[in-house]
Parts: sequence; structure tokens; C-alpha cells
Amino acid sequence: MTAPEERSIDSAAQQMIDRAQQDEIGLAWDRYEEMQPQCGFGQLGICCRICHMGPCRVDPFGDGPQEGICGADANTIAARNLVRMLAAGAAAHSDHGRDVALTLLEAARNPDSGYQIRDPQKLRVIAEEYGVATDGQSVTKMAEAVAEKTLAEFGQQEGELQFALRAPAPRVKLWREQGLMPRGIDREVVELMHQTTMGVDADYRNIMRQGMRAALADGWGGSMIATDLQDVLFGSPEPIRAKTNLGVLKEDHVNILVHGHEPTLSEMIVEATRDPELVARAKELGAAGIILAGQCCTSNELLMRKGIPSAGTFLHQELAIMTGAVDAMVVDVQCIMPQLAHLSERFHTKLLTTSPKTKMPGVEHLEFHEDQALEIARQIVSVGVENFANRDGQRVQIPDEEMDLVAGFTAEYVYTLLGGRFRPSYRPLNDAIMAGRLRGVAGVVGCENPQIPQGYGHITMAKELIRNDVLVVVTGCSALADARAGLLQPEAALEMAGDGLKEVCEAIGMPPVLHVGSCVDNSRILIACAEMVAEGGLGEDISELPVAGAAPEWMSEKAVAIGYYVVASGIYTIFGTPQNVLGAPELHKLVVEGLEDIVGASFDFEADPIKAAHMMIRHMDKKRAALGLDEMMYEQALPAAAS
Ligand code: SF4
Ligand code: MSK
Repeated sequence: MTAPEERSIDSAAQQMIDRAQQDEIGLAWDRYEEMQPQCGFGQLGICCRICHMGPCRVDPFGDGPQEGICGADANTIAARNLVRMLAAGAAAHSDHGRDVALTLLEAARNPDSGYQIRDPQKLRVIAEEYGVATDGQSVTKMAEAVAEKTLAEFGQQEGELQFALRAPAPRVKLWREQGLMPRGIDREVVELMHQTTMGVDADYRNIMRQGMRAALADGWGGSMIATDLQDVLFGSPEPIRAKTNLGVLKEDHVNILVHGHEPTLSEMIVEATRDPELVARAKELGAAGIILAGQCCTSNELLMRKGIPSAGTFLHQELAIMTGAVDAMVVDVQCIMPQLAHLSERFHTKLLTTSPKTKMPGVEHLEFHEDQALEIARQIVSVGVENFANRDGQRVQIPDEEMDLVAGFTAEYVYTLLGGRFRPSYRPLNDAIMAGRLRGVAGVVGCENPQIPQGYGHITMAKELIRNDVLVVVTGCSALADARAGLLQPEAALEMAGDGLKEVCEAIGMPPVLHVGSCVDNSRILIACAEMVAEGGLGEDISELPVAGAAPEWMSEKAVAIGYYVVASGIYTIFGTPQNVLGAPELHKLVVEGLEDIVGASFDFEADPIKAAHMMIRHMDKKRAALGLDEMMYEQALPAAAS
């Protein structure tokens, strides 16, 4: 059994892991160790169970079979497996987007729904983009029309997705020429599943092409719809101060955790926790009040719009229950470990599922419906409040660790942030890059994975990048990991950033690592890149920008979808652990080299976050040189480990 320090670099997490080891409670890390050795064929991507003649596997050493029973070779098998992961990830993001569009429709049609249009200005911009009449139109009429337009894009059979036209013109042209321009979101995913079923496509390049098209339907479609309509409904984020880590839970309060991804329910739970009757009931039961905290991307959504504290990331979900102080954990969809059902039984925590898509045997299901949102949210909070009475004070152990952070930077807010209220513009950002104060911009995103000490990949990479004058933008669990390490505070720039980045951060008062949201909000990074191109001076396409992406600790199928829409948008991207392609030499070569010829960017796989940071830096330097920018920073910095 590995020591807590080898499992997480976060000391609050280490305390809970230690507690679990003493109490002989298995966590994800233990289950990972029990799983060793993991299936080598699966890791290499060369096991196929797409049809019932199989399962088949290809011998990676060349001695055994090189084809499945149908004759599919390693490249076909691995490509099919990979893009099926991508399809599931794109479906998850996009289905989230669909649910938000349906909520917007509910808000527009049902005045009693409890939902409001909090950003009518953004609604107007989107309405105009879709050609919806805005003059003299009421906000609810515009909202109804936008909801209908976006919903129609899921089942759209032909034509192009509206938001994909936000990409720079050369990128749109390239997508059209390469057959990558996304059509209806559902169509792209269904076509990908068809194309990869037994006896259809055997050309790994053609499989990957449709994979990228489906990924683009996510990034510039489903995810972007989720982000934009959430801003319309719940308000566009602006920088806001908040706190993170397990110390946000309080021993003398009712603690309710919301975990998952969609803010449609959790926004209503925020309202319900402020309900005077429920607060009074909590006090009657001896609590000082009600604490609401988030986990995973639900946390990002509530953090950046409401300043609701975050109780952590993907691998913190079990650790939060281990505190013995969580009275209710409310989950919706995605990244919810089935193990929570068993773990919560060992404590007093009441686990509640709320989505018809996510149920667990033996777990109470309180189904959420948009048309009774507030009432259901009140019921949920009431369950947590009443359960406070069942808490065993002797078993409560909350690590005394919390960290301040600033969250909520959007692509739109960058206009004001950098340009000021009187001259909102991306010009200062582009100028800072062109002048060499900033070397470039890196997007570091994605999950956690027990294969890597929790947080080590994200935090080490971010620190190395900012030390080298790279502005870092973060989403998802990566953002919350950096937050725990204090990187989302302006003070971090003074302590850790290179001179150029420090100068920019000091002038504006911003952190060197910018929280831009949840997993669907990677679409904000795409928009920011498109805005940088539109501002001028950094090339004509996203692929010319000195930018790079990384997912150092990825695990989810959604990370595969994100990776492919980012690369297909022209951004070089590093995954910390390899995609499952190493057993398929030609596919592997396509992924790490060949995509460059098709979309102007490709992947690399690198487990060492410092090495990976320097691969990103070298890439930015190459792009700077191609743009004819100064070479003042080239190879100025040695890896931190070597300096
Ligand atoms: Fe085997 Fe081909 Fe069936 Fe896959 S599709 S399980 S390789 S026979
Ligand atoms: S929550 S997808 S573990 S980032 Fe979006 Fe975190 Fe990855 Fe889930």
C-alpha cells in the first residue's frame, strides 16, 4: 500500500487517505493497486470486443495474431476504440448542453419555473448570431427562439453549426476542405458509432477524420452551447473570490455537497440553502447554519458565478465523505464514482441521486425536474439538514486546510480585464505576447487519475509554465488543483511568475493562472484563441498562435473529446499518459505527427510535467519565430529541476 504522500501532494487529502488506511477503508488508489497489472492489450488499444466473434486481440510482439477474426488490424482496432471513447465524451458534454437549452426553454415559457435570464445582453448577442429578430423583442421571446435554434442543432442533418463559424475564416475553410466542418451534434456522434461498428470502416485515417468531426461538434457545438446558455441563464462570470479544500466544511454547520457537472440543479440548491425556514430548522437541530460546497465541475460552475466554496476535485469525492461531516452529497451526472454508494453507508452521509441518467442501487433518488426546480432543491436541502442530527461528532475529522482563490475569467471578460472599461480589447494581450513579456498562453485542463500523485501533474506544470512567462488558463479539476496550491491568487505572480508575466499580472492585478471554468468551458479557450487571431498581429489562424494545451492527469472519455477538438482547432496538446494507441504504430504516428499535416497541430504524450511544460514552451517559441517575433526568451529558461 503506497504512502499518502505518494498518492496526493495535497496535505488535506493525505490526512484523509491516512485515515482511510487506518480504518481499512479502500479508496480509488487502493482499487487501482488491486487492479495491477492492468490489461496490456487494453492499454495498447489492441483488444476488440466490437462484435461477438471476439473478443479479439493483436499480439504487440509480432509472434501471435496480427488481425482480429474479421481481419481488422491493430490500427483499425485501436482507432475504433479511441474514437468510441471520444464519441462518449462528446455525447456527455453535448447532452449537458442540450439539458441547458431545455432549461432555457423552460425559463422562457414558464414564468413560475424559478429560472431567470441573468445575462440578457449575452442572450441578445447569441440571438443576433442565429438571425433571431431582437428589435422590440422581449427577453423571454428571444430566449425561447435561441433555445429552439440551439436545440435544433442537435438533430440537424445537413449544414454547419452556427458557433463553428466563430472560428477564424482560414480554420473554417480548412475544416470544410478536410470534411471536418461539424453538422448536427447527434448526427456526428451517431455516424461515428456507425462508422466504427463491425464491418464498416477499416481505414484508421478515415476513422480519425470522423472522430475529429464529432469532437468539433462537441467543442464548437454542444460544449459551447452549454457554456453560452449557462451564462445567459445564470449570469456570465466575473472574477470572484472564494475558498477551496476540505477545510471549507465546518464541524458546527450542516454540510451539503453538490457533485457532478450541470448547474441547473445546483444553482437552485444555492437558493434553497438560503431559505429562512431551512436555516431555522438547521439551527433548531443545533447547527450554526448551512454550508454548501461543490466538487468537480459543479464546483467550478458555482465557484465562478456565486463564490460557493469548493471541497475539491475528482479524487476528493471519497475524501470528503471520509471527513464524517458531510450530511448530504447530491450528485447529478458525470465523474461520480459508484463506490460513493458503499462509502456513504460507512458514515452518516446521505447520498442522493437526482438525474434519470444516474442511479445507484440502494441510493435514494430524488429526481430533478426543471419545472419544479426550487421545490425539489428545497427537499434535497431538507434531507441534508435533517441528517445533521444523525452525525456522530466523534467521527468528524476535517483537515484544517483551505486556500483563497480568484475564479471566473471568461473570454469576454478578458476584453475588460486587459483593455480596461474604456478600451475593452484583446490588444494588450496580443501586444504583451508580441513584445515578449508573455511567451504565450497555455491551457492546462482535465481530470485526476490515481496513476499520478493527485495534483502533481497539474500544479508542477502550471508552476513551470508561469516561471517561463507563459500565462496559464485552467478548467475542470486542473483549475481546482491549482487553486489548492494557491496559484489562482494574484500574489502567486509575485512569488512564482517570470519577470514578464509578473509585470503583466501586477499591472492588472490578476493571477498568473486564470480559472476559466468547468470542462464544457474549454469552449471559452477556443473563443479566446479566435479573439486573439481576430485582434491581429499573431497570424491568421489559431494554429499560428504561440499557444499550447495539456491534460497532465486525464482519465475521462470527455478528455479525449476535448483533446481532439483542441487539436482539430489547431492547438498542439500534450497528454500526461498516452492515449491507447501505442500498440498501433501507424495510428500512433498519425496522432503524434500526421495530424499536423491535416489540422496544423498534433499530440504528444509526456508523463513528466516539467518536460511536458518545456515541450509546450519550445512549441510556443517555434510559433513565435514563425511569426517573426523577438527571440529574447528562447531557451532562456532551463527546466526547474535542472536549475
Ligand atoms: Fe474481432 Fe473484428 Fe469482431 Fe473486433 S470486429 S471483435 S476484431 S471479429
Ligand atoms: S470534473 S471530466 S474529472 S476534469 Fe469535469 Fe474533473 Fe475530468 Fe470530471
